[in-house]
Amino acid sequence: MIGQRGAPGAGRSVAGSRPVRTEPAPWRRAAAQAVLVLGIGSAPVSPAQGHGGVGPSPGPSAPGVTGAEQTPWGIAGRPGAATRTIHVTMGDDLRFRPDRIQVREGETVRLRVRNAGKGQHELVMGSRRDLDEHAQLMLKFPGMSHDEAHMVHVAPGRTGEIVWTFNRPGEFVYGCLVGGHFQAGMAGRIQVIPR
Ligand SMILES: [Cu+2]
Repeated sequence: MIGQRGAPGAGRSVAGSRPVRTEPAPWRRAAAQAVLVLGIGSAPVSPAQGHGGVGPSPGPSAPGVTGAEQTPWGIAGRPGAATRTIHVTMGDDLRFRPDRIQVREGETVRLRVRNAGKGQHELVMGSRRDLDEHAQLMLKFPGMSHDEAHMVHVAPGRTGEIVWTFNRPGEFVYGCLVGGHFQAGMAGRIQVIPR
């Protein structure tokens, strides 16, 4: 039809129709670049995963850190809001002890993470898919910088800490993404029981 031709701006797509994501985490940006470089298939974007039953957004008195990024598995917590400390040990046998953590939705927990080994280890929380993806990238790009509120890198003999508010129910995981450790089974499960 002639009428459709040459209308000003007709060929332009409407940018606003695309869902806008929050600022991607640095490793995600690196991941996206790596995916481009390697020509790997689609980079999964975890659409609305784990968002079922999202409650009211956190108010000013919420235990999460102001301005922190809400993830499907929770949000950085204010240290003062922690009501419980969970001690986790990492070893050169590529295991976490414990390898299961159970919390209640809304709970703010201090994770004290000790590296009992002689090598570097870390604890990174996320969804199963996020960690699978991230672990693959860490294997391909060992020097890739990744540092976020939901992870802690711990030198041998040291103890690190994460304060986290589990404000989303569901099943999540934690893993050590130092090259090959996650793939070798250095992982644990987090169950966040709905309130
Ligand atoms: Cu490790």
